[in-house]
Amino acid sequence: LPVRTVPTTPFEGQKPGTSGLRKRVVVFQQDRYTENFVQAIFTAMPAPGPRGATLVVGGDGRYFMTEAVQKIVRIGAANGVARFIIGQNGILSTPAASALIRSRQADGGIILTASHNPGGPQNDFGIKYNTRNGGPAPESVTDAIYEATCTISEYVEADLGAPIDLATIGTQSFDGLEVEVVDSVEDYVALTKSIFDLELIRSFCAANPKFTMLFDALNGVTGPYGRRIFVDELGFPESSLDQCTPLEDFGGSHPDPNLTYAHKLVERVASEKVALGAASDGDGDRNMVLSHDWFVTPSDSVALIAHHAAACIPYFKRNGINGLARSMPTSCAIDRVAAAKGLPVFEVPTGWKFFGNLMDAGRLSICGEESFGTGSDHIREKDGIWAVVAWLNIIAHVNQTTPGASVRSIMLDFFKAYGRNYFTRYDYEEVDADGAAKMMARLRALAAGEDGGLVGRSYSGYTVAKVDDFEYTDPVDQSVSSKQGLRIIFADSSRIIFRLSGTGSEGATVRIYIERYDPMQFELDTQAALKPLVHAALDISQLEAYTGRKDPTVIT
Ligand code: VG1
Ligand code: CO
Repeated sequence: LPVRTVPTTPFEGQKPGTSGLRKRVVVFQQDRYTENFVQAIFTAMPAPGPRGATLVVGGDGRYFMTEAVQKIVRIGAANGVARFIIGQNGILSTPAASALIRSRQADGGIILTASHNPGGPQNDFGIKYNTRNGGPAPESVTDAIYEATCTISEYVEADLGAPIDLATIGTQSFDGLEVEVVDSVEDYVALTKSIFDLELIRSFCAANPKFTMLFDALNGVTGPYGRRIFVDELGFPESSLDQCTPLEDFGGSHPDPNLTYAHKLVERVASEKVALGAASDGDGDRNMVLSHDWFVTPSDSVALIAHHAAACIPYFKRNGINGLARSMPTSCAIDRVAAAKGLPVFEVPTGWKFFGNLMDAGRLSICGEESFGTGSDHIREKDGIWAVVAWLNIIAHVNQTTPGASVRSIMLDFFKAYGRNYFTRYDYEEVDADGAAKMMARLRALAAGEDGGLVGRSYSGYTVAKVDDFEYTDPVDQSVSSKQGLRIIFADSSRIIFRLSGTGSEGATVRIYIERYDPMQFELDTQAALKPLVHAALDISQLEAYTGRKDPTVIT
């Protein structure tokens, strides 16, 4: 293939965050901006590099995605990539891409998404590189990509004559390059069938026609996956699906499954008395689970799944459970499950990439994040639909011995066994980056003991026992990630955590995570249960003085 070398100069700020590079679409549309970053991925690709490599490419269907796919194929081909495996029309959910990298033993993949960030010409786009285990590239690789973006002086591009046909399933061959367009959902559905007891779910639903379900894809990528699994495989009616056609601007809304942005689902679940409501985010790796009479906090969801998995989910019956894990700000509910079951539990920094090493080493089976991320070692990304099917599997199983068991009763039984970790997160989106940085710097100084420090002081009746800036040493490769969030741990095990988001595209987002354990009371209103600690958090951080914000943008 004829190759063209294009001189270029670096763009500032092409540093991958918690999950890839995310910027406004207009930023990616600048001349050479996307090309530079894509070339940097190939330049930094771990040994043996792109020559002869097989790569999976796909994304969540957002605006600018197909243009980016065409650029990746041209630049990849010029860098020596031998085969691209691409989802039809460029569509692959993040978990489906991870599954495909693994099942096809590809050398990695490039996923085009800004996840739950809004899409469309005025909003966000993103590019993420995953390695051959199917998981997000570790920091060593993302650092190398960033390094390459800072020194880039040219990129190379192959001339394929015309754009790749992304619509037709099959293989297109060029001189030295094959491009295979695959069905976006087929492999993923096969994987789902191999993990769960779909027969049990089907017979439970047939015997309990009042058990209704509503799945809202928020106009993101999971629509076609949801239809195939919930309707075609499990037999739910078409009316169990809402907003299940992927739109390039997600219908103008925020494809983020939480009580604020998935309000349509929340309202419908309440008014139609739905037994299991669920939503997923733009790229399909997040999930929210609720019923008309209960909202399942993500930290509780992963703990609940971990508690029941070995008894009823075939994948875990076969493989056992090697260990559990959560991201640092996620509530400690799963730690209680681990303790009761004699399993190891790991606490890692925010972002799914930290779970991969543990899974590859056979030490971790089920894990989650408070940010509506739940998953297991069946792939190396969090998996929204997986979590919803896990809940269906568990509900069907529990009903065998406890007819009538619901989302609510199953959660209350869990709390009776373990107590409840009340949890909330306050987000202050797009605040002034400077103010946010100063606030964090002051908290770090306090944590280091300046101004008398915080240990021993009391706030709203809670006494500070320990303060640190979370640092993680990967138990597998010993790599160290520091400054991962300010932790204030109180004498009664309550926690307040402060960190800045690594996925925003504008300004800074402050996140405050608040948690308190209660062994006795399980049905308090979460905000009421945590109010004194929220006060303490605002008091300690002086958030309003530093950011000018009185109220959070989103509470989850
Ligand atoms: C957020 C969440 C984090 C999650 C990440 C990617 O990161 O807090 O838990 O892994 O998004 O999720 P941050 O740095 O903004 O807090 V997704 O669905 O955007 O890939
Ligand atoms: Co996502």
